[in-house]
Amino acid sequence: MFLSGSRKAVGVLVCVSWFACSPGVQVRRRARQPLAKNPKSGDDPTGPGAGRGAERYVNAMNPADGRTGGEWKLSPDEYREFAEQGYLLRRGQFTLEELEVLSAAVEAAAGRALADCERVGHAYELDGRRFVDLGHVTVQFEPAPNADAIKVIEPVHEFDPALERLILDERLVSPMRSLLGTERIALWTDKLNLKRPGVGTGFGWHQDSPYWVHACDDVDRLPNVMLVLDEATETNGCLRVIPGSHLRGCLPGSDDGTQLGGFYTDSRGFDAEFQKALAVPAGTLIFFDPHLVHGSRANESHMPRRALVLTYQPGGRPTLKSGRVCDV
Ligand SMILES: O=C(O)CCC(=O)C(=O)O
Repeated sequence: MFLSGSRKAVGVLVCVSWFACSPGVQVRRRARQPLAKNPKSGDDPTGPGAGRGAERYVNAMNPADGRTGGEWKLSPDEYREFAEQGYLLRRGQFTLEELEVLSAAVEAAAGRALADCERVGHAYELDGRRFVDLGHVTVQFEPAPNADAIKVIEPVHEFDPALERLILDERLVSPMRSLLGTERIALWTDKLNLKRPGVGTGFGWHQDSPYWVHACDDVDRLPNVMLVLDEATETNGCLRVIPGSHLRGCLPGSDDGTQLGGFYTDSRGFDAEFQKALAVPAGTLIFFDPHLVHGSRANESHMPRRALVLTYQPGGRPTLKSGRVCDV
């Protein structure tokens, strides 16, 4: 999840700006795209995404076009696990060498984003946190006293070719084809979550769907995949999930009077006692449903906890922030 500054306003139009995808990523311009209003999740319990559960995956087991998801597609057991629990782990998907390349890429991306923030960024604050918009890219910083440390960049792939290539990686894309039930899929959004040692703050319990429900006609079909770049432990702030919480669709947001409060899931809507801390080695892929309640704690260790999160959708549809179609 991530909040764009533009999302503060209803009906703000996205200006399509610089965007470069690697060869193979098909990009088509969509001129103007109305952006989301603040969803205040759960405003409409009968709206898109409400109360739909595992059954929405059943049909996707037999893609209408009859093609398979390739070597990396989900097995029926994995598929069932995702449908029931709302998430799925695949360990050992990336080698140490690949992780080194990607780690260098995310550091380069963070350096470029930081330089751009100082040069051309549009800065604003929400609940005392600094955000900077760079065209359609939003950079979120840690709160004081670490306000010069980047927390999230969305989208991030435009800052480095290795991150652009990752969008096309079969280890991410084939399972997504299985989940979406079609060979033709597109990127919805992608972000870099940097949780610097001793500095990185956590993410409150939330679902991603309330962020997206007003920006997309089919919020049920926006599965995420997190690529864990550094070993994730309980002390450096691994991802935490509430298994099965996705089955209830969009849950009400909390109403604590803060600007961002409505984006966090009301604690009465799920039972935090059932949380699972996903302590996993670097190179693990975590697939998770857009309705899954998830979050994480601060990084209290001396080790980084960086992760890339990519979200896909059925093909031919525009990405969340640039409004361009990025078919893979
Ligand atoms: O990186 C994390 O710990 C949490 C990520 C998350 O909640 C998100 O990106 O929606």
